[in-house]
Amino acid sequence: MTRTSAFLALFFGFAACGGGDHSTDGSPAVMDAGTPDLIGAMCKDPRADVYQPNLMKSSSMGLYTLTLNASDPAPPILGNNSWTVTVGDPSGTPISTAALAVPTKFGGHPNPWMPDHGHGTTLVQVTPATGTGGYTITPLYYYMPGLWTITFTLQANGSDVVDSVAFSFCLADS
Ligand SMILES: [Cu+2]
Repeated sequence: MTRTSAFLALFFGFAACGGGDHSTDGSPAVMDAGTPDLIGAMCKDPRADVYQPNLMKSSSMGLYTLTLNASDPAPPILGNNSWTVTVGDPSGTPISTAALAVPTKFGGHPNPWMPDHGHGTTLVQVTPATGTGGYTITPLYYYMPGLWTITFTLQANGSDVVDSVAFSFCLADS
């Protein structure tokens, strides 16, 4: 992590996470987030997905699947991540007939976000990638330890129906 991003992490942490017992898992861990020994440190949380390559989840209405083909680094780390994902039909066959997005708000809260802390992170960019239904998600900036959830929306061309699928990962501070 660069000095600038560490500062930004601190800023966001203080700005968004004031109060409660939050300070116990806040800025000190963020300062260490870029050290190599933290790569892949995950915490156990029953709400979290367990990272593995080509992790496929069904959308909430069952209209689609979304496969997290890979996170770089893998598993996701504190700091900047890049994901490749593929949109599929309910059986997992890649399709190009539905648009993928990461809305800046979902369910009345920022997206991505930390449900236990009530704040989001910086904007996520979604870029079409090579291959049917493929997208690149970057940067995905997880700046503090804890449970992070990112919700993707899926919408067929010309349809008003918005389906969604979320991936949650719990990032440890050591
Ligand atoms: Cu937080």
